[in-house]
Amino acid sequence: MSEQNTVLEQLLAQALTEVKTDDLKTLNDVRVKYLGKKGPIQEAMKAMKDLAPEERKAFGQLVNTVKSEIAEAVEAQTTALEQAAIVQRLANETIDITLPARHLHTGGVHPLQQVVDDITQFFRSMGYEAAEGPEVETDFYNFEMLNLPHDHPARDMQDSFYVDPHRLLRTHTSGVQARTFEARGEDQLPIKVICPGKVYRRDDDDATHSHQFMQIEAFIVDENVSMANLKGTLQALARHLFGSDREIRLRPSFFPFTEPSVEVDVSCAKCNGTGCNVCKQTGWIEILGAGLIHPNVLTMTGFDTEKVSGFALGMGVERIAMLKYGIEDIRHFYVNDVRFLQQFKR
Ligand code: 2U9
Repeated sequence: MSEQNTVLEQLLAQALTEVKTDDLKTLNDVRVKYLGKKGPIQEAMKAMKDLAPEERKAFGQLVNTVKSEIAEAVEAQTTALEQAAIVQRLANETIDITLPARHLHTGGVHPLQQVVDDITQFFRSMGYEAAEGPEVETDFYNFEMLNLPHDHPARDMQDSFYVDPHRLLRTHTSGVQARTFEARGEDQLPIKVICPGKVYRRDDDDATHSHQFMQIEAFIVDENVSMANLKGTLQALARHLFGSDREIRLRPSFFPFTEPSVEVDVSCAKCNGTGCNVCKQTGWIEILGAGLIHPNVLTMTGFDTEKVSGFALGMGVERIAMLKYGIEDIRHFYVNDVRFLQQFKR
């Protein structure tokens, strides 16, 4: 009996020495070696049945003590090694919080869209709603409804990208207005709508012309709409876009869909009207066209010209943006050069 005790005590001493490894895998091998199913502790437990009953109890207690001491030592060493590994990792993985943050590249709104948004916001504040329509438009809505019949000479200036004999890429956004007119009636006055969008024309492509550009048109139909209302709106728009001390000047013009028609100039913001290179020494810069809606257009879209009248205006967004920001070549808007676009990031 005491011989068996000595063996167990030596076993414990040996196990406690082997446990003092600094390698987790070796430690696991030690655990299996002493505490595993085929290990000496299990063997000792099996041998207990051969002992005399009076010896069995004391021996059993000793086996359990040895077993739990080895298990505790393995456990303590495992924890110590895992802790040490964490401490080591933390020491190796120090983060330099003084490094500058990584720069995030974000996009911006295109300058043309910024001008569209700005003008849309201006008209919304005056009670207008924005409408959109198809870029492939019928000959009927693009021309006929706007007082431009088949043989009208003004078609030559715009006639361009036909998809088939009756459909073309719209040459202005006016078709959207014609559709809106038709959809509403005199019982829904006033009708106040703006139409921003892309348009297409047969044109040169150079520093100031493009076969595709953006337009914003605005119109109102109501009782007693006059040139005075148009002029007030134009002045507010010019001042919103180019500064609160700008003046406007109206010159007689011709558009098939308006009568009378005017071209609208704004006093030059650079020289305040005294003459400079921007305004070609005239003091004035043309910004848009406008007029009272032609009675033929109102009649064709179902309104009684004895009861209602309206005004309309149209502008090229590129032209407004070029004047606002001093951009000299329209092609800058289309080539996506980030050096150009980044200047407009807000
Ligand atoms: C309807 C009735 C009338 C829209 C108008 C203009 C004058 C005009 C040009 C400015 C530069 C087009 O982009 S541009 O080339 N537009 O001068 N546009 S009045 O008149 C309308 C529109 C729709 C039903």
